[in-house]
Amino acid sequence: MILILLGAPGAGKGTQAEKIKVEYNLLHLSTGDLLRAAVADGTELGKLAKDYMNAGKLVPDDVILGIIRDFMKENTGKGVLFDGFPRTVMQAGGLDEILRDEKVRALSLEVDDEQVIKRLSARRVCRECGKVYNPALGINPPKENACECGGEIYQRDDDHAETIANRLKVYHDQTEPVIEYYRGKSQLLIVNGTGTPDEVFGRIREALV
Ligand code: G5P
Ligand code: MG
Repeated sequence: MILILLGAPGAGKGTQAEKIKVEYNLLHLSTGDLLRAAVADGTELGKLAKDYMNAGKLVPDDVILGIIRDFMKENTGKGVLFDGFPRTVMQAGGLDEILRDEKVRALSLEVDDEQVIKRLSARRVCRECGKVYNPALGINPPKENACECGGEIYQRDDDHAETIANRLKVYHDQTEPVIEYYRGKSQLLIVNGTGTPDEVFGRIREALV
């Protein structure tokens, strides 16, 4: 199975991906996590992506599709959970060309903009393992401000008010049409992303039966 997690910034894609990948035995590919690692490592990809990410803009489609093509070549035949990809109709069409007969489902986590802003302004993330925290909302309050892996907990560079607003605009303009793309192919599942992460995961399991 190829499962695509769609949803606004802060909809809970990363949080749910951690649960889904275990339950459904899928490889998890978050293009955002991969790009952040490239920025931290100072690779050519990271140097290219950094300014787009910090401005809340999308990294160019051809760069992203190159990453996906390589990943699928290395993992032919395996079940994959995409988190944060595809983000444009062009990327969705590119993925269809890369895939063969795999069963594809796209699951859209629906959360309104007000909730997104509340979640993202208070989100904290482990610099080492990427684990997501939100002590202000009572989610995974970390012990002594360090991750359980020992990594430093920090605020993402794009989780500041102005960049959050840009990311939301980009989502509405460029990524929402992807929802319609999958609706048109009868591959779309819609899930209410509000409540607690466990409540949302319960809805995802029901949607995936
Ligand atoms: P990313 O990294 O893909 P976004 O903006 O799509 O970034 P983000 O911010 O990672 O998505 P998320 O994964 O949907 O959000 O949400 P999350 O981290 O799990 O949860 C957000 C907060 O809400 C956390 O504090 C969490 O604790 C809380 N929370 C989660 N679930 C719940 C819940 O059920 N209830 C409650 N109450 N709280 C909850 O992309 C970053 C950048 O990389 C580039 C772009 O520049 C992008 O801006 N990029 C791409 N560019 C082009 N194409 C692509 N495919 C790209 N992918 C990445
Ligand atoms: Mg994420």
